[in-house]
Amino acid sequence: MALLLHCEGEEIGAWRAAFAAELPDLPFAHTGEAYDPEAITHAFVWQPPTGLLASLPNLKAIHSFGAGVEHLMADAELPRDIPILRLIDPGLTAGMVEFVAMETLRYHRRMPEYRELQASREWWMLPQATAAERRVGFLGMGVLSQACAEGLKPFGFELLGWSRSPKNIDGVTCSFGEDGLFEMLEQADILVCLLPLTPDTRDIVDATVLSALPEGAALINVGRGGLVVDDDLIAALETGPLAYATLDVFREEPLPVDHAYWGHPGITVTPHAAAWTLPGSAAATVAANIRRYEAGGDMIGLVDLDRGY
Ligand code: NDP
Ligand code: OXD
Repeated sequence: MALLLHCEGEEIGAWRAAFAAELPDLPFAHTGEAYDPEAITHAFVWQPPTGLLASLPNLKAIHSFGAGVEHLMADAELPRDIPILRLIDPGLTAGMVEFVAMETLRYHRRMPEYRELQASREWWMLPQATAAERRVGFLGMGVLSQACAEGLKPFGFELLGWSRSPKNIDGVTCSFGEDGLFEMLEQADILVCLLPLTPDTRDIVDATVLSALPEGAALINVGRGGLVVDDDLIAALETGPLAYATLDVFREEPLPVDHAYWGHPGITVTPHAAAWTLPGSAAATVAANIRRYEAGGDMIGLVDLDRGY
């Protein structure tokens, strides 16, 4: 039995130490060193190369290094007969709540406009809506959106959420399906996109969706770049109704240096940095799932391969 980590750019020492503390009896390996494929029973991976997972004959479970799993679905040789777990982790969730709260408050308190006034040395107090007058809508109402909504509640925002299946969440007006989508969009002064990237959601944020938003709306896309049609987003910023967008995720990452997003005055770009998978938190989360598996229990975050998330 052994755990294999694959995630380029990660500091392996921190992960080795974190897993050693959690699972001292489970040997740890990573793809940058020699390992015995037959010994690997659990893989903890981000963007594994095609065929890596299929090359592990005794694999019992695939643990995604992130909440999103489209990086696994992209593997044409993905073993489909063993459980795949997406990451549901307090550290990752806390990071997302901070980021979404920060950007929501920044738009709510009109900080981009104050920056513009500062640039031209103008002293103007802009009319300020109360949080109760500001409607924050979530595309996707899963683990991360629910945590973000909870984090925004104390400010008093009106909260709206849209998902695939119907939901009943205290303090959030929930909708689902196509009619529900437009009902929600029409009210979302700030739209937070936290959908997974699947065949059903790719390109979902297009001209039709953007044009349904109220005039002056802001978009925060922390889901995936492939959810948004780039040209439609830029058009909606140029001609309305969109005023601002915070984009953390992109079709191509790193975002190419000549991409129009970089220099657009209405766009804030962050480098897929909204929420981090941290050794101190995520190793415990993955270890808990491995223990559940070994005890014959149900693991948390099981991916439905047909739905793609
Ligand atoms: P969940 O699986 O918990 O939630 C996904 C939500 O999207 C659910 O509410 C689901 O509906 C909804 N959904 C999925 N497909 C559709 C559809 N076709 N129509 C309507 N709603 C749909 O995921 P998480 O909240 O944990 O994560 C969401 C995404 O956030 C990840 O997949 C990842 O892409 C992104 N992410 C980005 C990070 C970053 O740093 N930028 C960090 C972490 C995650 P239902 O509830 O009915 O199933
Ligand atoms: C994730 C991410 O999916 O970091 O967790 O994007």
